[in-house]
Amino acid sequence: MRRLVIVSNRVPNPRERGPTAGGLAVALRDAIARRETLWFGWSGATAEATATEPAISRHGQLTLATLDLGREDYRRYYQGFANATLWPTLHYRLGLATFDRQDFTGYCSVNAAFAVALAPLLRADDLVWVHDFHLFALGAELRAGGAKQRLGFFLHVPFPPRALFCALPRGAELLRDLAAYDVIGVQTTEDAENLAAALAAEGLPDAAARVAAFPIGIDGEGFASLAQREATKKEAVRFRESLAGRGLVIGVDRLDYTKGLPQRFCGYGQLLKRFPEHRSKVTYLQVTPVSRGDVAQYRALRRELDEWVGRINGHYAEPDWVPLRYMTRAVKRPVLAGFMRGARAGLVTPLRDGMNLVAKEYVAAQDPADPGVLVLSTGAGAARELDGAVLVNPLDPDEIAEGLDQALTMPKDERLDRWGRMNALVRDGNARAWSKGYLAALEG
Ligand code: GDG
Repeated sequence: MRRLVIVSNRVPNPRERGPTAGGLAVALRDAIARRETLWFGWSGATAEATATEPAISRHGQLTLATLDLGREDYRRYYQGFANATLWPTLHYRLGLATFDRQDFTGYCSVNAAFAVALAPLLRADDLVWVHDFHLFALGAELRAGGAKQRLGFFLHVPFPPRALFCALPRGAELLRDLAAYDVIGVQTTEDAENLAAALAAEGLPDAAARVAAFPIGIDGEGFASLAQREATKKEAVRFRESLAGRGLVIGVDRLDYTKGLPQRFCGYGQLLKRFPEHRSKVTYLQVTPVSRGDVAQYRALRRELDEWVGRINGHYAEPDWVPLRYMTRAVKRPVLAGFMRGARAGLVTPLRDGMNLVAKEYVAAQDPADPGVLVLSTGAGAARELDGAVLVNPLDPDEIAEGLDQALTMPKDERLDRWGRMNALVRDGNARAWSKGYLAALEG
């Protein structure tokens, strides 16, 4: 079996079994277990200047090769072009994107530095799988250095319509860089159509033909047994008791403006206003670990959410009922699984999302004898697959309120029917199937 080389912005620390152990590491676990793997990328640490020699550590079949980023590169490449320019643009939020030519230069030079440091580690028959929007240009840099290996790219976030993407200065350059990859993977057919059209319009029909959708999955069975086990443990029991028989609504998202949290909180407020029968009968738990806390837009969002929570709780709380419980700390994965199992409704309303794994985790966590209902945004990639969800437009708080009311009052027969369809899909389209499908395409 050929060696797999994974390249991503961050390389997970194998010793970090902490609460936020990365989604990518979980999704790739199966691929890594099956073959010799080299995982290359940023260490997560910064230094005076970007390292030229990677630090290497071996963990059985898995070798990690990491570079520290120079502080200026971190600011330009990571905080700047990747997070403040590409992230909003790819999520259809051009108005939030800033463009700074020096950030773009920093982005290109980090991609080039990655290529220079990675090239000597490559073997002739390696399969190289590059992940996400931080590394659009890496393939072209590797090719420029003479790499002949099969190079694959996978975009975890959405790809917007061509006119939107090409409004971005240097967008055309990024498209030409993408053409260096042999397989260009995205999450949904809509993303694939958008990206293929953009490449074709740039005069790159061959690259356009190499774009394909590979919807990412989770380890559904693993998550289901985790949730089942955890639901009987102390933390879950204590939590259940604290609900005093009230129905639970759960939301789990990184704190990010793509996740539609202000609209979601407003929607929950509308539920309590327009459907007063739910007052005092339902509790909404929103778990939102802070991410990118050093970016101004994220700090502003945090303040906005604090205000929403204060407004809703101030207005509707009773001495013995807090309508909205909001945490900005991460919760351990097993505990989260147990909480999800106990929730009558999973509320997943991103404005745009490549896939959204939380939607799939919520489905997998349910009790097959008495499942809850997924209320899902039409803007999530997962909505293309999970047809048993109650679909809502995430920009319309009233639609969120109506969706929640429908979920909380849904008869058991309908819940079972909707969940059964979704669960089959989550189990079959799992993380293993995703990486196997992608790697088969990459092997050609
Ligand atoms: C990107 C794309 C695409 C969240 N809070 C806690 C916690 N989480 C876990 C969730 C889930 C993961 O983080 C988040 O994954 P998502 O898919 O929902 O969203 P992004 O982080 O934006 O991921 C997305 C994904 O890549 C994969 O391709 O689906 O569209 O944006 O697993 O459970 N985990 C723990 N504690 C928390 O507090 N343990």
